[in-house]
Amino acid sequence: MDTKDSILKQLTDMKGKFVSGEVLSDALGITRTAVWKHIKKLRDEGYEIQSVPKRGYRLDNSPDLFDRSALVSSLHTKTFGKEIIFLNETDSTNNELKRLAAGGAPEGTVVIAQRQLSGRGRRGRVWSADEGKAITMSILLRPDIAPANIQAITLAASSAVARAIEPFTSIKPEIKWPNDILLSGKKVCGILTEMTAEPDRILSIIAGIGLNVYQKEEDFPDELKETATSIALNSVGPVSRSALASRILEEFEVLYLDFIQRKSTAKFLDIWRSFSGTIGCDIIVYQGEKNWQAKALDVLDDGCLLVETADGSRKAIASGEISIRKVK
Ligand code: BTX
Repeated sequence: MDTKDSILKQLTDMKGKFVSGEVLSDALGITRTAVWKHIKKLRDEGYEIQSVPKRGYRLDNSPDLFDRSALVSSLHTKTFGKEIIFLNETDSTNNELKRLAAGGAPEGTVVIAQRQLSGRGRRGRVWSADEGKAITMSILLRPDIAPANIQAITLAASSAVARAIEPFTSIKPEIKWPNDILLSGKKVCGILTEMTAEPDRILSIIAGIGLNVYQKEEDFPDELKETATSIALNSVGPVSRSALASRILEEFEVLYLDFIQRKSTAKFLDIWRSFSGTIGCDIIVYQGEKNWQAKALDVLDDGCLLVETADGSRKAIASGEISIRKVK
C-alpha cells in the first residue's frame, strides 16, 4: 500500500473522527508537510477531507463509486437499464448506442461512459464532460409512434431529469424549451434525442443525457463558466452519480411507459409545465438564419412551443432554439 492509501486507510478506520497530522506523520514516518501533500492529492481525487487546526484531518465523504454494479444495485425499473453497457471510454454514448441499436439491442438498453471523446450536443455542437464529474448516458427507445412525435420524447426526458434531480438541489430546476435543464439560469443538463426512422415508423430513438454532477466553477472551460453549473454547486447534501442516474432512469421509464400505453402526453406535459422556465416569458426564437421576438404561451400536446408573435398571431414552434429575454 502506498503512503497516500495508508493515509486514506487511517482516516477511513477512524470512521468520521479526527486524526491528527502528528499521528499520521509518526505512523508513516513522513513529515507533516508530506502528510498534507497526500491529503491534497486525495481531495483532488474527490475525497472530502476536513482539516481543523489542532485536531487534524477527518474523512467526510468518499468519491462515489459509479460503475455498473453500483448502478444496477440501486435501480428499480422494468425495462430501462435491464441491459447496461458501462464503458470507460467511447466517442459518444449516443454513437455507441446507435451502433448497438443497429445490431438489434432491445428497448431500454443504456450506455454510460466515464469519458466521451466526442460528446455531442445538438447541431454538431460539443458537449463537454470531465471524467469522473458528470453523467453521460444514453437510453434506447423503440416506441410505436409516428416520427413527428420525437419532440414529445425529448420533453418526457427533460421532465424526468428535472423530477429526478429536484430532491438533490437547493433550488428548483427549470426547463428551457425544449431540453435544457437550468439551475439559477445556468445549464446543468442537456439532452440530445436522435432518431432513425422510416417515413411513417420510428426504428429507434436514442435519448442522450449529459448531467453536470461534481464540477466546481473552475472545472468548466472558460466559455462555459458563465452559463454552466453542476448539481454539486447547488446541492443540499452529498450526491452520488449512481443514485442520480437510477432516479433519472426510473422517472423516465414511468413517464415514457405512461405515454406509450395511454398514447397521451398529458402526464409528463403537466410535469414539464410545472418545471417550465419558458412559459409566460418573452423570448427570442432562432430558426435558421431568422430570429424574432415572441411570448411563450404554452407547450402543446406534440411538444411544440406555442408562442404569440409581436403582431398578436399565434404559432407553434416545432424546432429551433429560443433564448429567454426576461424573467417571468
Ligand atoms: P445543446 O446543443 O443544447 O448544447 C450544447 C451547448 O451547451 C454547447 O455549445 C455549449 O455552449 C454548452 N455546453 C457544452 N457542454 C456543457 C456542459 N457540460 N454544461 C453546460 N453547457 C455545456 C445539449 O446540446 C445536448 C447535450 C447532450 C449530451 C449527451 S452526453 C450523453 C450523450 N452522448 C453525446 O454525445 N451527447 C449526449
